[in-house]
Amino acid sequence: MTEEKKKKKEIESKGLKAVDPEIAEAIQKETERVFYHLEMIASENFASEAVLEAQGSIFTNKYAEGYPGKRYYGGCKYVDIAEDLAIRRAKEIFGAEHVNVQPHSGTQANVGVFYSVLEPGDKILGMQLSHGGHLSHGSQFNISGRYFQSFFYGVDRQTEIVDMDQVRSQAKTHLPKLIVVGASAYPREFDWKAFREIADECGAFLMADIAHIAGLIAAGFHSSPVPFCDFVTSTTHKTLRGPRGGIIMCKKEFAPKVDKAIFPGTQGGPMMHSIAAKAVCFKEALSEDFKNYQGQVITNARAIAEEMKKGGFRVVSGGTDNHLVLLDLTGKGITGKEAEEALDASGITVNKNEVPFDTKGSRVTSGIRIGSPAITTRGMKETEMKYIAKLMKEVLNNIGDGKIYEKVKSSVRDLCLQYPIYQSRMEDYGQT
Ligand code: DSN
Repeated sequence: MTEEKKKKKEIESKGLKAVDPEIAEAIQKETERVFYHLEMIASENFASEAVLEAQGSIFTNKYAEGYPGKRYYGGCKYVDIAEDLAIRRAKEIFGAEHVNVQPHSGTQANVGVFYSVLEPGDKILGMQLSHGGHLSHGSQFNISGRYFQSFFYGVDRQTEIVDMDQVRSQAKTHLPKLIVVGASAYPREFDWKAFREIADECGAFLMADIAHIAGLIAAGFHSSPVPFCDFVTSTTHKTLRGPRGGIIMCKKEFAPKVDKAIFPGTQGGPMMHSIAAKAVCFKEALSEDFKNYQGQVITNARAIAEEMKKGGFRVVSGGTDNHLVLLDLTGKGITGKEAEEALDASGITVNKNEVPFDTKGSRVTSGIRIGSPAITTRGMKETEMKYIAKLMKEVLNNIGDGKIYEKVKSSVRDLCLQYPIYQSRMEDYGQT
């Protein structure tokens, strides 16, 4: 090798630590944090090393505006392979007629659908944020509530299950052009068929946002909205366990509109590294292991719900059909904010969350949302769920007691060591 080539190689191979030690350190600390903590945010998961490798690949450099075979840039031969594979695999998993894998996020996917069939000022009907809905389903704080007239449905006060009579009456009163079904903090299954009937009664398009439950649907543990909806959107990083990003599925007749709405409508260059990582995630989702994993996600969430109930904690809707448990802490005299902070200090990461008919507002809240996807990825099962619930109860019954927090934190650390995650990265850091 010539001196010149050697120098060039040295410059090119300079790793992150050499180029930017501050960022390298932040990443190392985050790796350690997830290794030693119980990550129980319902919308989070741990992507595989294969997904991370694709996400960190040189595809990040490539501009590829347009779609496979119809790009506005040269040199797209290899990124086309990635996007074609992602589309083909997503279609196979969900049985969708058309898939767009370019949305940068779940909200971008939703905006793409809105832009494809709505005009500013049109009416949409979605699930109320405080009852478990999502910001991008019509909230006044989001473009969906600013550019469209939004109306809401919620859950029944007694059952805490979606009130289909209210959905119907809201739909018939306001005649929305689009009905959105989906949620961020709803532990039960949606009745897609009933939503379809209501949409047909009022002549609305129907869109399902399955961001939280996509993995459960992919594995067949949750009914699929694909046969009933005109549009189905999702993220790829929650139960689906892929890279951060979004997708849109739709009936064939809407394909040209949806594709145009994403590019050039609301996005520019697609993130080809993310699309490649989505393809990897979809390949993983077609495996038997993935199916077993998703079944365990639900079993684990149910085990947590039961244990919390035994300890006198109120579980919203009485249980769960999916990957999350919503606890109402009102009866315990603590707020969601206090609970989140206390658990955080004890090595358990959850988020404060409004419960239906909450009076405390989104910054304080009366509840917490607990998720099983990430701890299930670590290989934990029912026995560990019971133990984790016991630790959570210990903290929540002793708010403000720093000694308890320290004791629980040490138990969490021991448990995490038995179920390592990103072990080889930790070893590279000289840890464990
Ligand atoms: N913010 C996500 C969640 O935590 O549910 C949804 O986009």
